[in-house]
Amino acid sequence: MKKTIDVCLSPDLVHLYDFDGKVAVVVDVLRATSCMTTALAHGVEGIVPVETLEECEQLGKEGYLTAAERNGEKLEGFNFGNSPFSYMDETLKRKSIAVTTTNGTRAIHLAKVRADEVVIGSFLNLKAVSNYVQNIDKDVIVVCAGWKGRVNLEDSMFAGALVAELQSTYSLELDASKIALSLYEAGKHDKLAFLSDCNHIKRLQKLNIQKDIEFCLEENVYNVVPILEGNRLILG
Ligand code: 3SL
Repeated sequence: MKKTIDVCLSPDLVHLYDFDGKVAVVVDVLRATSCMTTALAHGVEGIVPVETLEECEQLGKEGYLTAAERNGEKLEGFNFGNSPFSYMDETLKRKSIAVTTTNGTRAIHLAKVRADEVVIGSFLNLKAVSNYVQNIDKDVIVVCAGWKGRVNLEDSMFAGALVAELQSTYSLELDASKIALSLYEAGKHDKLAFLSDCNHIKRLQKLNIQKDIEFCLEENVYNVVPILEGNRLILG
């Protein structure tokens, strides 16, 4: 029987999906899962995604480096915000980082308590994620982080990119997979232009981080797959 790929367009919809025995690919293109992929690709040993600032602070006291973002901005008192460029740093090799973000880390937690396995996806490691899931005998659900429960364009588009990769060998059960695929097909030749009007890009542009946006939309920069092992993301 063919494996299936489904898409959960918002974390607030996870209760509608049956994750039993499945692999969840969690995506927050701008920028949480792009940062996680970048950090691990550049030699960070492990990332502990946490939901609250308090948990992140506590891990900081226990010796972790810390990263905290809310509404796009780095918070005072933490080592990093949420820019992939902060993680392209030799001195972070073999370090562990506790991370909390507005939507991405929440989506990871919602997937973690439901799915058999959690994998981190982004455009930066699209092909690597596609190869990884094809090599395991599990159905796939892409969990889009969205924005505060709302559907967003960039994560839906990544879901479509993964559907495009897998569609010849997986069956697309639900309309959400087809919606995501149509979005990707419509915008894949110039993602930046296609997404130029989307809510989060406008939000981030106010913070002057155009280069983060452009980088996070690049495909297949890294051949790595972050996977969740216990509470830590490590390279799979
Ligand atoms: O919401 C999140 O998890 C973040 O990725 C948002 S931001 O890109 O850092 O603004």
